[in-house]
Amino acid sequence: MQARGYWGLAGVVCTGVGVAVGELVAAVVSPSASPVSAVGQGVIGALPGGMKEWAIHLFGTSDKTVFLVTMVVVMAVLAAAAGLLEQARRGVGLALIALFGLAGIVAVASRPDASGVAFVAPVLAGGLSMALLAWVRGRFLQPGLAAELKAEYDAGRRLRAPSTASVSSPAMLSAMPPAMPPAASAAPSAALAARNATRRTFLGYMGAGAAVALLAGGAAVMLRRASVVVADLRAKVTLPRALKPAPQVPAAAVLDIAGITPLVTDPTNFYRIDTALVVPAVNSDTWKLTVNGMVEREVSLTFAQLLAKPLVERYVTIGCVSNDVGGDLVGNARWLGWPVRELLAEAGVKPGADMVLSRSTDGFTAGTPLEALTDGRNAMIAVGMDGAPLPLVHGYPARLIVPGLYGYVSATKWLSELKVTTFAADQGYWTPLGWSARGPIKTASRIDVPRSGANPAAGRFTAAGVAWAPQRGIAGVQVQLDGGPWQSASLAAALNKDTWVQWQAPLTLTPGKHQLKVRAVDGTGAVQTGDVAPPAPDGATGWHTVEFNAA
Ligand SMILES: Nc1nc2c(c(=O)[nH]1)N[C@H]1C(S)=C(S)[C@@H](COP(=O)(O)O)O[C@H]1N2
Ligand SMILES: [Mo]
Repeated sequence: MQARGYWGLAGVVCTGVGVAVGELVAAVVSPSASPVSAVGQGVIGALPGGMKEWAIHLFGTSDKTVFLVTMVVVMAVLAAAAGLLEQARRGVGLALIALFGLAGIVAVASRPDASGVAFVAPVLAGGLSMALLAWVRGRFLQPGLAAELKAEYDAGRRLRAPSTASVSSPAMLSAMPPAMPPAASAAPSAALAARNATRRTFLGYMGAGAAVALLAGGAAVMLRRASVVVADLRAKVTLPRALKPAPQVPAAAVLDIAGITPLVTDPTNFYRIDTALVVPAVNSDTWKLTVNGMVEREVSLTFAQLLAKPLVERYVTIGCVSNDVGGDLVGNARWLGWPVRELLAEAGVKPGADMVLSRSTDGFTAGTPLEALTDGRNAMIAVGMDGAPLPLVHGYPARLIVPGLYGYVSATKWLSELKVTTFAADQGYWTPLGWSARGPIKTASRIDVPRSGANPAAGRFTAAGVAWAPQRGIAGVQVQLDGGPWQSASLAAALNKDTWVQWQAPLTLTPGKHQLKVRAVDGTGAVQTGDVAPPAPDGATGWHTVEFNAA
């Protein structure tokens, strides 16, 4: 093997590790997109129509596999080329890898389902490949050293016998016969022994790198396969109609103001909070929900049985306890599900219980007051979000939705078990970590328009935003400009008392700096507190304030 082969191998292994780790990260953070398949999709998209059909026809039903295998081969060739270019001129191979990293970034960013974190995988893939190749180059592959060793190799071959054409590896030269003239052999054989040691170390690293690449790549494929299977099952689900469908959104509930939070959150923009490193891929064909603990009889339910129940549908705004004042860890959706109280009634709750510990397939738990699940508020085992089965990241196939409670004590996704118990005996996941055992959502309001730092035109201006106090409802919203009197905003119609409400307030702005504050009044008449509190242990408080400069 000549020195060139080492450079090519280094290119393939370093890039292989980078790409495989990138794929693994992609499989974890954004299950719908991988850099390799995004680039592949881009290439297919760019093929002229005739060629696309020709390829699909040729490959038949295995077209995707054939295409991916082709891509891997092309990538390996390009990676070897990157190694060789790096040998020819320092930095050129790295630049080639950077270029492909960039292609990966463009490809994932231009996918319709691109998530904000999708670019992490191609950045990591490119960056890691480059760093590894640069490191291997510095440690093993200085072009000067290779030339030097090659000269020694040639010298050794001359010293031996012109006829030994079978000498094919430098390693063999260290086993030169002792009959060599000592002066001629001592120096080269020491150097050659050192080189052989270096070569062994190099090949050891390359072997380890190849193993890492195979493991990471294999794990990525398995994770993707699991979530593809589940996504397929999800796509085949036909949700039944609710016995009590949510009423149509009245026009009066929606304000037509640029920049205001949409009344119903698009599921793809819905905030996501969970402890799951890998989005659980829960197979709805084998999923079941078990009710146990302080019950007369244990009950378990399959997904098909759940869909056959009389379902209810309701708009509910859910929020995270970690949301800062003015933050966006809150969203509003139309949830379809079966009231939890009906399932609990089937199981028969024993006296003395005051909490239900819900558990996710991934081990997360939430402790919800029994009362919140059994009173009239329509706490539900949700299977649908805005007319479709739950997205995988929002808990497919089923999750809890409890109006009025922060997610960490109620909204268990990938739900698998309901244990009827007591607050004295059990704790949800976040409680021992310093968060309150009970988490009712606090009254909150937010200014969407203007944003902090905006430069609206002086004169007439309409400020706008949303306010929420699930279970209590919003009775009013007030704004205060530059420390002046509080003035009432006008409210759009409310969907129900569990959802946020849009508000608007007409202002007259003089040129210059301004400060605007907002506060809500809930359905009980209580004014949102201005006391500033951080999210821990039971939710942030304070009035959202924006500063801006009218021009
Ligand atoms: N399985 C599981 N469910 C969970 C969580 C979690 O970490 N794991 N987090 C909860 C928290 S803290 C919140 S705020 C909501 C967020 O729901 P979403 O991601 O659908 O918006 O999910 C809740 N359900
Ligand atoms: Mo949360």
